[in-house]
Amino acid sequence: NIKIICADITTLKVDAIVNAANTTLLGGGGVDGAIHRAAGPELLEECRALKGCKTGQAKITRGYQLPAEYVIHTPGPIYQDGTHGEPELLAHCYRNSLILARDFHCKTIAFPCISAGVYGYPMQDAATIALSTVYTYLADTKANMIVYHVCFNKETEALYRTVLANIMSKQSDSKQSRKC
Ligand code: AR6
Repeated sequence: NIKIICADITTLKVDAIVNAANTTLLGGGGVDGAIHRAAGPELLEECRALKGCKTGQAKITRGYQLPAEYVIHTPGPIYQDGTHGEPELLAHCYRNSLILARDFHCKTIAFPCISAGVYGYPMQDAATIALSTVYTYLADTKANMIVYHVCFNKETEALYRTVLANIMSKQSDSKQSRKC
């Protein structure tokens, strides 16, 4: 139920898209700017009423003019050197977004690569956290949800595919050794 695609997340007709927001929830550049532009001014109005969001937490709004029904806003960590709780906070972004999506009965959800743009998270590390957190959540909860990882270019897409293949092969190795 994990799909890796190369697309502009604002064009996807899914139940929820995730916004790599900042803690004010009042918009910005990158994917955040693109989502606000495509959704229209009502999104900012609803975001204003939310009074911000802590790093690693998630809040939901409607999608307005977007094809997606909902937007889940989650501020990722600003990358310093990886020893300031960034991996845990980034994993929380994915997990809390999935929990919120489940609470709103979403069956399809699309993530950008949170923190890997303006916030400077190294792409390979960000992709590993993204994919392993989603993989573990789906396996543990047996959630009936399709999760799209939306890459903005072909290089990122290729990297995501390699990382996912590594995660899957580690899983099957550990299943094999449990059998032995
Ligand atoms: N569709 C899919 N992915 C996209 C799109 C798009 N339309 N546009 C950019 N990306 P970033 P961050 C990719 O910088 O690092 C904002 O100002 C992009 O190539 O959007 O979490 C907020 O307000 C990159 O791989 O988010 C915050 O202040 C990924 O999305 C800050 O930036 C995330 O890049 C958040 O920074």
